[in-house]
Amino acid sequence: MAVQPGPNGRVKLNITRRSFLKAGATAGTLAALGRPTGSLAQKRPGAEIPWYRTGTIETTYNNCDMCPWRCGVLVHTVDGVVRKIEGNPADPKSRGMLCARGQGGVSFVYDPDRLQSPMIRTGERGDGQFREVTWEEALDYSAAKILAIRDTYGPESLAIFGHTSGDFWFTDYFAQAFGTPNAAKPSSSLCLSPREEAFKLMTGLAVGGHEPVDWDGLQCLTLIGSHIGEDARNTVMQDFSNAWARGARVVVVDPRFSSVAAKADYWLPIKPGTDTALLLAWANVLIDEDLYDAGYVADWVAGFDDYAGHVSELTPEWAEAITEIPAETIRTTARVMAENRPRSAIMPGRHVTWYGTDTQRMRAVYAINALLGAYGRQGGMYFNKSAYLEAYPHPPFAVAGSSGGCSAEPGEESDELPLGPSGKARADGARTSFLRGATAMQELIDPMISGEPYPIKGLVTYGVNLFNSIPNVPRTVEAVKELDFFLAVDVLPMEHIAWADVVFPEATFVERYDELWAVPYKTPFISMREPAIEPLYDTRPGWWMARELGIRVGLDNYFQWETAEEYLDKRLLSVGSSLEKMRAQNGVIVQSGKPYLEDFGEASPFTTTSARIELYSEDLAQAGLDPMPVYEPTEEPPAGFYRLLYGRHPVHTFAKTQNTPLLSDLYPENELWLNQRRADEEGVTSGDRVWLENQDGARSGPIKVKATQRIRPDAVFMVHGFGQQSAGLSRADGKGASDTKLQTRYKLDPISGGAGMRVNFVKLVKEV
Ligand code: MGD
Ligand code: SF4
Repeated sequence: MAVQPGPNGRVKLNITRRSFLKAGATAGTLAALGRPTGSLAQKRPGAEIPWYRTGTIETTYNNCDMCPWRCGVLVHTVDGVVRKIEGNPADPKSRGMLCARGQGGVSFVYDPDRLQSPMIRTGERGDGQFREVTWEEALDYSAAKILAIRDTYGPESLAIFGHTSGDFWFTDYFAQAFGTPNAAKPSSSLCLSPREEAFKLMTGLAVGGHEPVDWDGLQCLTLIGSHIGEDARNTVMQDFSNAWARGARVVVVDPRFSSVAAKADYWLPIKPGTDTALLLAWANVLIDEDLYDAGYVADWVAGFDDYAGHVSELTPEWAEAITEIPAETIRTTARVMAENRPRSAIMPGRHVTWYGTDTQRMRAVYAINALLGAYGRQGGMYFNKSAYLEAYPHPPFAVAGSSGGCSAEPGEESDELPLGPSGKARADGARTSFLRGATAMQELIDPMISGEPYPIKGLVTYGVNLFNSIPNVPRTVEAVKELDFFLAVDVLPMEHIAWADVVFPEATFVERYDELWAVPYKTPFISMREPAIEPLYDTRPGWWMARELGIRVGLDNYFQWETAEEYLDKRLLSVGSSLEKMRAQNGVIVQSGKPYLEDFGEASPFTTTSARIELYSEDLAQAGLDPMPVYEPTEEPPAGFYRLLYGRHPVHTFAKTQNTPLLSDLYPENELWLNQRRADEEGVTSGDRVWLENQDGARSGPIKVKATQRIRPDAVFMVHGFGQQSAGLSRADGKGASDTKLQTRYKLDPISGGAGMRVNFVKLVKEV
């Protein structure tokens, strides 16, 4: 078995540093770009001089990289030091406001634990022994390794995993030019793929990055496991607060009394894994009591009779026995939703990979929205439209894109599975068109170990926290040991860095240009990122690394541009703009959308075969799968175990921010939510520290107990992203427990390729 970066096998980084801070040299450079500047002010006698009165304030345009939501921001520097990041009022997502993590961006940039220099491994994989090298040496070395893999096994044998807002350069541009279809993002198969696949099957459309709830006129919001407030997306919190203050009804379905459940009219503490039964029973009530929007259904919905027949026996009483929600509550909440239609919707949610039956659950969600007549109606769900922006005019790519993810733009996906130049398809086992657009990252691990269906011998990770995002960490470690080459591009010495052969330290989002972001939205818009300061230490932007590596592996034709400005200006020309013009219009280009049915005239917005929302899927039937959602029971916790649930915290994103000084101060370690009665039975109280052991014997901890009435007795809950083990992370190392390390199993969704991770169980261990 592979070395596991677990409690007893902590990996350490041992890096000799010779780099130094170069922040001071930038003000002149930026002034030359003609950006807005503030003015010096006088010191008042006796007063401490605040930063904004100490020098020249310069402002640059950016989008926040502290989570994938990417609110537009203004970055203020004083004499070349970033002092404040605030919301850009012109940006449709931030609207001049930020969440706590966005405010913490400055602290992330100046985290003293950052990676500072390119490095090549000197010890064994996992030892964390490196020597610092020049960029020239790191790039030449990496290119030689990648070329050797290509020449021996073919380009498909290089896998590229990417996340965060800069991943485009590696996971999309470099991967497609190089010719590997094995490029993947955790934001697809570990997050959104069931949601997107279900919507595509039913409507032919993409949900898109921003859940298109038409908040302005919304009168009833239903949340299935979406914990707004703890999942702290800035715009959603603003929208929710406004709707709630206006008196919109709120129904929350969650095994835990979440922050948003505290604001709800109805909290349904559902038995985990049974949501599809509830959704089918809601459909039963809407149809049985004639509460659905018959006119809308007649015009826009196909397969209604099939669906009505399908749910006719699935009564609230049937669902009560499964969900543990009283039948009367199921009826009442269905009526509340219907009273407010079409200004009533279930929000699609994010991170919907739960039980491996997730595409069918999402189809059941969309069926309710269709019965409420919500799609394309004011106050219901609007239609997203992508911002128009042409691609950079590069030569044809060697392979079509397949990485998927929250930033995938509708219309860019292809129904064809991409083939590499050697004629090999993706190695994740995807063989049906249902898996289009979302390479399953976790499914690329096995080919690294077994060599089947063909060997994957090289791995590049860009902004992916390898041992804190993919379930079954021991398997990932084993796979990494089998690789011929592993290049990690990151900003911090995360656990997986100790296993890399080469490390490219990246400049953070305020130190670099990045690809333009064309956002699918009600008012589609284009957002820009430009550097506020020069890269600290010996770090470089992702675009520069991808280009330098690309040129060294013979992809010169794709990298004809010399600078990021040149690349970006070329793209902006397609919308009659430029970086300079964007700066003059507050860093954003806003376009008009087509949010409602009436914007399409006689045409249908739905791109299914029937040009309607399809409740019955012919495609699924032909593939031998259920054409309508069916409730499938999930495995029960064994005696003495609890189902492991996990979620977000308002000041943290995934496993990325736990080391950020300001954010670590606010929430330094996670807690284990445990039902009070079960805590009494276990003999533990709030504040006690316990270890957790899962059904396969994997352990993580110690973690502080939070004994509470706010969670069901059959489940425990913790915030994702803690329990990291890397000595280089001075604040995050060893804090709390890791949900990922306790997820040795996942259940694959046969339709979307998503990895359901809530199929793991833990018990408490008081002494270790
Ligand atoms: P993070 O843990 O935030 O997310 O999985 P990841 O994408 O792995 O790790 C981000 C990495 O990017 C870190 O290593 C960070 O140091 C690095 N980074 C930060 N800024 C930059 C930068 O500017 N440049 C570069 N090159 N690197 C940077 C998220 C994924 O995890 C997702 S999307 C979901 S929804 C799933 N959530 C989830 C869960 O809730 N629980 C469990 N157990 N697993 C999960 N996996 C999935
Ligand atoms: Fe940044 Fe918060 Fe917006 Fe995410 S929601 S992009 S962390 S401000």
